[in-house]
Amino acid sequence: MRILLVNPPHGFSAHNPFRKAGLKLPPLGLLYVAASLRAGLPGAVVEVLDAPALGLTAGDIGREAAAFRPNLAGFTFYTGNLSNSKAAARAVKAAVPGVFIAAGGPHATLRPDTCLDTADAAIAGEGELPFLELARALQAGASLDQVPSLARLDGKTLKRSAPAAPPNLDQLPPPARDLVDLRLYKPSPAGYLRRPVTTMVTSRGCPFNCAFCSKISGTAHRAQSPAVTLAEIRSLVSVYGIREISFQDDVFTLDRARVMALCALLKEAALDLTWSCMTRADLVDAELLAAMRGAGCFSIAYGVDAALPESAWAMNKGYKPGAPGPAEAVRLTKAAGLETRAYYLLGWPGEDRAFLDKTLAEVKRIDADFVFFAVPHPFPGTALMEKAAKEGLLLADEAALFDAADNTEPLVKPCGFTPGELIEYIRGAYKGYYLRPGYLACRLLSPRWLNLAARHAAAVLSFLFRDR
Ligand code: B12
Ligand code: SF4
Repeated sequence: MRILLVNPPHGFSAHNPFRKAGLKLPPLGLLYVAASLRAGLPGAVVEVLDAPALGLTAGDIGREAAAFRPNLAGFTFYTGNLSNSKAAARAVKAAVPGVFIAAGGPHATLRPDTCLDTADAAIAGEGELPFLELARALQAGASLDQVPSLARLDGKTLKRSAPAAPPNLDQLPPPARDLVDLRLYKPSPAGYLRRPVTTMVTSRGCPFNCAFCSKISGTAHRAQSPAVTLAEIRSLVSVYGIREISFQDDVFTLDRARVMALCALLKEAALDLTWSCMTRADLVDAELLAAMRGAGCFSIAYGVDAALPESAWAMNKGYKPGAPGPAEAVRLTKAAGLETRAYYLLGWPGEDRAFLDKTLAEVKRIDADFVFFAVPHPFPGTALMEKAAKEGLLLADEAALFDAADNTEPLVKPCGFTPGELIEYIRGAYKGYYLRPGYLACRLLSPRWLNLAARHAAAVLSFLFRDR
């Protein structure tokens, strides 16, 4: 069986900070699926094409497929990238007419019905087991009825099988990183300290219910045990010479005891390793942060989203009374000797200019080392989408929503702004934050900041001052 796995080409708009920063991360989801295929289907030949990293177009992917001649091809579909994803899938089908096309990933999970004009089947949720079962059934020429998490069309009716049980992360084979060239990837400039750097995901699922969040792995949090995480890190160090890990878990510190145990193991292992992670502001404390610092952590990214309590309530952030707020979390993190990155959403329904000015004043008071601003995007299945649809705030029809390239254009009507004015406001927010004399004075004395500025001056200046 020959299986092709494709991360389709993705268009970033001019004002997407990711584009400016040249950020590219390995497609871990596809690499997990590939590893399970190789472990569970001996003899399978698996190839991965990561179009954003390799700079491939749909045409290039069709040509690669013609050479590889897959029996089965799987694609990651993101909301916002639907037509690019379908173009890539169609190119493969045109090149190899008998191939079975499966869509997976976030959009196939949330709206499988919208994938099936191009894909023969869509797989919802975590794909390791369902895709393996699909490959086995196709290889055996068996019915697909027993394949879990599958959506197909029966005439015009959507037919769905029961979802697969979520995998035990300790039992999954680690991502098949040998199928991509790890040297092609690096996080955004502020997201790493040393190279070679790569990503890991050590937990899945989140019990919170933020109103904008597009959750793929359910509400039950599951994590690798610390020993399994350490074994994967050791192998990254010995096989690829990795010196830094960027953990991509949604909420790395959700299970405090696990992180404390992992930190103890990392400290004892004394690998020459630095790392960073993402979490929520209410899930850190001084003791935990000190342990993380002692184990090589250098930076934490906080999904703050809402700087003010009114926004946190509107976005359903679910903060427990008495938990540290963003300002306290950033203060504690800096006091532990760690860098802080904070992500904010600007332009939630009802947030007018006066409210956003107040928000930005709070963002400055929180004073993270790096900030990132985004507009809220109405993903299918989210409370934001429901609210925007109900209140007539959607600025695009469904087809346009699913084809919004990188979700940086406002698609929910801003309050008192045109969409263009909101983008300009955000550009001004970056300038207002980074060009503060107090901010610059502190950072210009730091070797890390000078190094960043020197390496990325062109990208930073063009992002702050130029093109739309
Ligand atoms: C790391 C990350 C990135 C990285 C790298 C993405 C990559 N190449 O994998 C970067 C920073 C580049 C990125 C960019 C963006 N991201 Co992003 N990202 C994430 C994050 C935090 C982790 C992804 C991850 O590695 N997960 C762990 C792996 C194991 O899971 P997975 O990727 O989902 O894959 C599993 C399943 O989805 C499925 N699967 C995936 N592909 C396939 C294919 C087949 C055939 C099958 C069967 C199954 C399958 O099986 C996999 C294994 O279980 C997620 C949040 C999350 N928790 O998933 C957001 C997330 C995926 N990103 C999101 C978004 C919106 C974006 C951007 C559009 C942001 C922007 N404004 O620019 C861009 C563009 C995405 C793109 N096409 O490159 C959304 C997607 C929402 C949606 N409905 O599409 C998410 C879900 C965040 C959120 N909660 O809203 N992202
Ligand atoms: S934004 Fe983060 S904390 Fe909120 S539901 Fe999504 S993954 Fe969980």
